[in-house]
Amino acid sequence: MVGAGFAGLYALFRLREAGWEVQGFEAGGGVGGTWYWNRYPGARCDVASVEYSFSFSEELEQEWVWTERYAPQAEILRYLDHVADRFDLRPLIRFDTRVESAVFDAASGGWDVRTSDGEVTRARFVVMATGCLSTANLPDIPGRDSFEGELLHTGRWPHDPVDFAGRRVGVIGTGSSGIQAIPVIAEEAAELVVFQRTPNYSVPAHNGPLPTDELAKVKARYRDLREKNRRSMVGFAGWAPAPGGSAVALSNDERDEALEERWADGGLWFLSAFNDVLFNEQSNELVADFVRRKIRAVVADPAVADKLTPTQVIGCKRMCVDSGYFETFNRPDVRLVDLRETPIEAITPTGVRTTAEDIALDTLVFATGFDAMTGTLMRIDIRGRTGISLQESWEAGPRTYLGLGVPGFPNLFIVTGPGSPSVLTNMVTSIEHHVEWISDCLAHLRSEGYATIEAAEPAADEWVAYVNSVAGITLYTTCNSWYLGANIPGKPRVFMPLFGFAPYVDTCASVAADGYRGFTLTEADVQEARQ
Ligand code: NA7
Repeated sequence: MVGAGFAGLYALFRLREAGWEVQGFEAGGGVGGTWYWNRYPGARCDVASVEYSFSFSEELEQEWVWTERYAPQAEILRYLDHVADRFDLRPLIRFDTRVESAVFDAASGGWDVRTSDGEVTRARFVVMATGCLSTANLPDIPGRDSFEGELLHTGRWPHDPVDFAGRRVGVIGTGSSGIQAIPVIAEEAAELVVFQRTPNYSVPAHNGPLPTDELAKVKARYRDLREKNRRSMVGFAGWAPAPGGSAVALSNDERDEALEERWADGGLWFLSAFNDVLFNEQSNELVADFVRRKIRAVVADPAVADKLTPTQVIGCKRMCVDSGYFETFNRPDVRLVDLRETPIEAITPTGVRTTAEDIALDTLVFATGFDAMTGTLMRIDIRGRTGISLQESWEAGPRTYLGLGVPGFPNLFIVTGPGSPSVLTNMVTSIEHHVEWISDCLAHLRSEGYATIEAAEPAADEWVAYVNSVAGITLYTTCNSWYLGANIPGKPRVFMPLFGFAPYVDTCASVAADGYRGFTLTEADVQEARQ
């Protein structure tokens, strides 16, 4: 088990319950994954806390008390620490231990997993629970390493508190991390300069304390909520009212009224006000225009408002959820630098040089995102049945079957891998589904006497084509997003997640019911005969 975030912890729990001997490896010094690393001010989950949580244990569900509608990073980390202790998972994990390579030995049908502590562990199966947003993207801007102030990345935030008081702070990047961090840093810093390359759409979170009676109501009907989430397209908002029809079908007033209602509720499901926002350009534009008007209504200086107003399709890049982001630009001590007008030329020892000026800074925060979905997997030297590496195999883009298996790499499973719905869903719903599917699959192999399972080439080819064809009917491919790998220079431009959770769950179930259709299963005695 590689990784000890939500996915690794549940995989350890589930597979140990199923009687397997399990060993976890975790590069960090504790559990938590995303929530271990992303400790930046304002870090918070954009999915409601009652839904962004495990469903596998009713006791856990009932005993844990979420205190906010959207849980802050520290609370989610406390939750995962609690899970690790409650289910006694810590002894199964080697912390501060990075997996450097995993090499399949065709003769024995197992993996040799080499770790940063110099050990090699033999495993029959390897589960990559390495997360979708776990390799920070620190752009190679000229002079970056010459900066003499404090240089930070939101995805690798220090454990000790960072003091912004009296400091001149720069933030590069206005995705979800930047949009969450900027209002909080602005409160503390002497001056804040925001370097924006692409403005983003953001909807207010309207976060606040979670009233105990509201939490009690959820707890009383948790099974129903979880089941609805599993039957939804995104793995959350199972109790939310169904989306309206087409945005185009309504009059301007009717449409605005519907959007105002969603805006007042806040959060990601704003985008599902209508059922065609991600499919129909005209609908999308109408919804985007509503958000643009909101930005202009909040930001006092019309020139700044213009710079903050996005033009791309709404939802194409992951929509953000904020607490006072646009309001922050009304502060006299916050400045926006539009990098489309004045790009960064270099980072200097004392700050940032754009084509227009030198800006002096004490602290520079990179909120520049991640080498998403494949970055972590590709940095481990994973070698499959024929000795081919994952890097070679995925040179033109990731190739998986169901996002779970990779042709050429037997007995290797990925949790929320490219080709699965993953980042387009509530990650915890996806993770639980994958782990349970993998656990059932291993039980099948054991009971039927199979030694190996491997995704077949044609099944993976068909799957990749399917993921692409689904993306093709959405508007997701119309902008440069990390879903497409477009944020990393040289990364193949392939839409990596699959849109649509419920149909995916059905497909995975039917693949299993069909004796793992599309996978090649090898019997134990065939393996033994080869030795
Ligand atoms: P994102 O969403 O990838 O955002 C990164 C931001 O950094 C985005 O505004 C980028 O602009 C900007 N960026 C990246 N590289 C540069 C360079 N070289 N110069 C200037 N600006 C740059 O990452 P987040 O961490 O905010 O969020 C990741 C996910 O976490 C999020 O989608 C949620 O799912 C949770 P760009 O848009 O590329 O022009």
